[in-house]
Amino acid sequence: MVSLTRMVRVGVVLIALITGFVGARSALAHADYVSSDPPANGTVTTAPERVVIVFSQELKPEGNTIRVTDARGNQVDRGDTALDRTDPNRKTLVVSLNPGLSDGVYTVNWKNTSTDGHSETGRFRFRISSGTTAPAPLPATSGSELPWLILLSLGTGVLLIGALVRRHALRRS
Ligand SMILES: [Cu+2]
Repeated sequence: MVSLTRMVRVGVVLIALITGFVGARSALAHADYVSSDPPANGTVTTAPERVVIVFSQELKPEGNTIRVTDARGNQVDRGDTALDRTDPNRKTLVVSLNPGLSDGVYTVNWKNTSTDGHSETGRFRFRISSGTTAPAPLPATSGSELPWLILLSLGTGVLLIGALVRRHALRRS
């Protein structure tokens, strides 16, 4: 038979282990994405000159990369990822972009290294929509045309069946 004091002791040890684990986890937390310019999944109306990302922890001066690619996978950043000097907390990375990027969707892949030596990676997209680039042509058959095609083929079918039935009836009489 297990005594009550023994159960209490086991309980205390378990709680201590759990809180210790949670505490260790938060101490080992890495530098996570906090915000960016352009924002993740955001749309900008003018081509940005750079991408700026703010993280939750202080970063090392090396071991950081921001890679920006267009929809075809071509690199459009200048490969000069660095800590943003205007951030005294050293939590911000910046990379410059090729000038005059055209409208479209761009993908940002980042990798950082926080001062505790841990690296983290992430990815987000943003869209440039200035309205100066011609929009992509619409597909030949758009969704709104489909019901008409269905109605047309249905109507033709009904007329055909009607004609056949009538011919059959005429033959019988
Ligand atoms: Cu860490």
